[in-house]
Amino acid sequence: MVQLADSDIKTREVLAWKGVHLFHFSGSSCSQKTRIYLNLKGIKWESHLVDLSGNENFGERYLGINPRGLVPALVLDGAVHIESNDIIAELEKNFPEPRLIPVGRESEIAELLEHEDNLHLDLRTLSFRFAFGRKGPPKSAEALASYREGGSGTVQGRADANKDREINFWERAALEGFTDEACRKSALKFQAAYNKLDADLAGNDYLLGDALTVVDIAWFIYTNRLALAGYPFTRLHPNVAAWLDKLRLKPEFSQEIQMPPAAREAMDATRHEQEQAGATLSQVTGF
Ligand SMILES: N[C@@H](CCC(=O)N[C@@H](CS)C(=O)NCC(=O)O)C(=O)O
Repeated sequence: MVQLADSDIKTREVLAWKGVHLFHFSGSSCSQKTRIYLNLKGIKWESHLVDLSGNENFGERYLGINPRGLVPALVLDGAVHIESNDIIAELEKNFPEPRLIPVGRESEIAELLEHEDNLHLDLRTLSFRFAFGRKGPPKSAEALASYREGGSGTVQGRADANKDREINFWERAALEGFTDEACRKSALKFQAAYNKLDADLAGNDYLLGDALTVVDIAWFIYTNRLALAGYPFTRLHPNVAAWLDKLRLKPEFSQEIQMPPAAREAMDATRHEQEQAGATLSQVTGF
């Protein structure tokens, strides 16, 4: 569990907040995961938007709440929790019904979610290259300088290496872009993961059997994003493709993945450009 220590938090006002507050961004995959969880639970929460596209997460105020500069962050009765999977586990303790982490399966689920979280930078690589199709450095040197300098730099009282890992990721992206080689490596990791998930779904409604769990929510978000990037689910993992379609019909899920029309148009234009250039995700990764 990543509940921040008092010394990690520089934006002190949040310590007095009561109830459930979520810092999030509409298009962020980890925020979408958390919001779907909140919807399915029927938990009432207060929304605090953090504009990732304007680098608000690298400003002093947000770094004072989450020293890692990542969304989501939860403030629950004045306690600050970070890391989406830990946020969900904390909420499950406080709002047990309906259960989305079945009793007795907590450690198995924690392990599955850790595996999912370990693929986050791979998701980002494929999203930026094939879904967002951004040209140029995704984060400016100035924004990264603010990120490097801001906040306590500690998590649970200890110097935090995650921020360095994030900064390295963005600096490398600025230098090299999201290369064919990096995309191939990331796609191979997903292919291995989805081969297993596809087998798990054979004869089952959900990833862990008959009941929907947080594991479905977590992988739904990745799968939706990768499908938008052009990952060929129907051809490679048909059970996953059918499960994705089924979950997309549920309002608790669908309302969190809606895209503003301009963003949708930009994504379609990116896909079209890549098709014309013979550089789609399938073509680059050889899938
Ligand atoms: N392991 C973290 C990952 C959080 C993360 O990487 N969030 C992304 C959005 S999905 C973010 O805040 N990115 C910062 C940015 O794009 O500037 C979690 O599960 O909460």
